[in-house]
Amino acid sequence: MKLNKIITRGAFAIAAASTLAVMPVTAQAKDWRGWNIHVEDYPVSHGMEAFMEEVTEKTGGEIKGKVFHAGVLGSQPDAIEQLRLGIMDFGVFSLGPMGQAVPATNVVSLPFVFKSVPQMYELMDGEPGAALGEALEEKGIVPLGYYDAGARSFYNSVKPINTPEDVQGMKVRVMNNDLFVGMIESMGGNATPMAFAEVYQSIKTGVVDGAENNPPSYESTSHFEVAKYYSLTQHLIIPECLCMSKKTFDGLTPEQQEIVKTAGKNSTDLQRKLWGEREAASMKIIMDGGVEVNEIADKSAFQEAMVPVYEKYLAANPEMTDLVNLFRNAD
Ligand code: BDP
Repeated sequence: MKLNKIITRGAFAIAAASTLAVMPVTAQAKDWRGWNIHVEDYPVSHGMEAFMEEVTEKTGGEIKGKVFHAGVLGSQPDAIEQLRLGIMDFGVFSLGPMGQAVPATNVVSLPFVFKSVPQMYELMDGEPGAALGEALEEKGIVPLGYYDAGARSFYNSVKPINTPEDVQGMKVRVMNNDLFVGMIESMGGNATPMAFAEVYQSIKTGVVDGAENNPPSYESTSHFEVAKYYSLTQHLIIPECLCMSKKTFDGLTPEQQEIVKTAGKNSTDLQRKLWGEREAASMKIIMDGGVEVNEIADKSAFQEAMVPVYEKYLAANPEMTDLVNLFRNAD
């Protein structure tokens, strides 16, 4: 893929050079590649398409691009590395797996760090989010907006989860981040980090008992067909970032950068609106599909079970204490 890109860029450079004599420099079309893990009909996917369309339209076609859906350009951790290197131009990434590349973003992967989704919006759009933005930029990633990914809850093929003890001995798939391994282990479960694309088959064949995700992902992947118990622990509210490669961004004119930032903001507004609608639609599909959904009115036992996750994280990353407190102690 890397080689391909170099070859494509090389060919483009030759073609562009031959037209330079007759065209002004700004008229060279740029061709972006956008990474997306989700299927085409998904709020993230619609947000990304709207972003690309607006950028193309407002730059008068100077910047074109294509969004590659359904993870066809590779796994999330690989795509994050490619973004940093400028091989990938933009994408929407969960700050969960982002934590391995940009450790500061791990703050939002701490269980129950946000009190609600509206609070997440407020913090991510404000000063705490800006602090994470700086950390991302230092690693070659420019955030343009934070998309909604709701709250993640456990699902499995064995039984409803009502207390942390119910997770004991359960094999649970987690996203690629040590924090999530610790989260499952703190409840006595066995965590298996695994790529998103492998989860359906792994539940079906019993490699794992279950996983955890928000309703739209649980539904759009058909995981609900093989894991019939959905327990609304809502233990993680992890924002997703519409992010650009800093290499690509720095190569733009100031006018183009403004266009990109505005399109990023507009697509974020759109995605957040679509998210609410999809969440409701997904819950209906899940219920109609015969899933046993159980609410957990009092989540304090789960919150207490997560204390060792915080302790371990802060012991290993004492410099993160202020940032964690900024999020955790917000109203
Ligand atoms: C989804 C996120 C996606 C993750 C996936 C997962 O949108 O970025 O890759 O969960 O669990 O909710 O891997």
